[in-house]
Amino acid sequence: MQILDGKLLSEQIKAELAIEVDQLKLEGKKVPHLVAVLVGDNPASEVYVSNKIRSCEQTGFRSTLIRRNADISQVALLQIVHDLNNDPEIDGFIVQLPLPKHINEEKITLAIDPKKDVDGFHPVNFGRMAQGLPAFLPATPYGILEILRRNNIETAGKHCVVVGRSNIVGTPISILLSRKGFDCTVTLTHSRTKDLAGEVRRADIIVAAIGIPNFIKGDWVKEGAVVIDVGINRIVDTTKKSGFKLVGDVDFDAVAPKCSYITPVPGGVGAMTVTALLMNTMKANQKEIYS
Ligand code: BQF
Repeated sequence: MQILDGKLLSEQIKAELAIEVDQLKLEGKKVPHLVAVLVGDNPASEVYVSNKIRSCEQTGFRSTLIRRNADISQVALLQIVHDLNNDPEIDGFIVQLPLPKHINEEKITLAIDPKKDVDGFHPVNFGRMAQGLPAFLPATPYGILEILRRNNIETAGKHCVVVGRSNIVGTPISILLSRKGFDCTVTLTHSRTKDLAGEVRRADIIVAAIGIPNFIKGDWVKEGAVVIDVGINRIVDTTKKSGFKLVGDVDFDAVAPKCSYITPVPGGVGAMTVTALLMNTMKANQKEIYS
């Protein structure tokens, strides 16, 4: 069994991005500029946004954090999005999810200019992705594809079972892995799937993105399978000073001995999610997706 070290791969890719940034500076060009909008004080969102800002600093990207209280109105947030869309100094921006309940996330996402949508959540980017056109890919699926590609993991003709059908992970990774170049045969499973364990047992590649701690059991995994664990679940751990630890959607201790490759939590897909956001921001700066 080999651990797919998402943190190490992230550091490698960030080093490559830093070289590109240095080159842009030498040419007197603008460095990539990412803006993050953070509404409210969700503790997990705080961590995620600070990870993104810190990664920008590591790579020489410019970054700006716009913080607003949880009671900001939807109109005011839409105005911020509008201003970011029209600011030529900004290559890309994200509005950190989840948003407070009185704000319609779909409406905010629709207001983002697809050219600056480095999270790849706008339906225009989703539709382009699904049609195989140049698009900003959602960061988690993009990170997973890079993990597979950069570790030379064969995907063509493999049976991939995706567990979870969210708009930002399960659904897009199913589409992407079935596309030309990856050429998987994909089964998309979810909470209403009959005999989920039976489906997962047939998988050469498992993508677990259901959001339930330790959901995928040892006896669900075929010998030699590749296991990609997308889960970032906080569970109580009184031995930690934070009071919690992170666990994935995969029962790591039971599954790891059976598989050929596995991503750890933490330090697996999550780290690559942040780096994929930076890769998208570089593409926005380079006008690679939308000329
Ligand atoms: C790690 C996210 C659910 C909902 C909204 C590194 C991150 C997480 C874990 C991170 C995530 C998850 C992010 C690790 C960003 C990934 O070492 O395991 C980095 O910062 N993520 C997000 O912005 O929004 C989310 C998960």
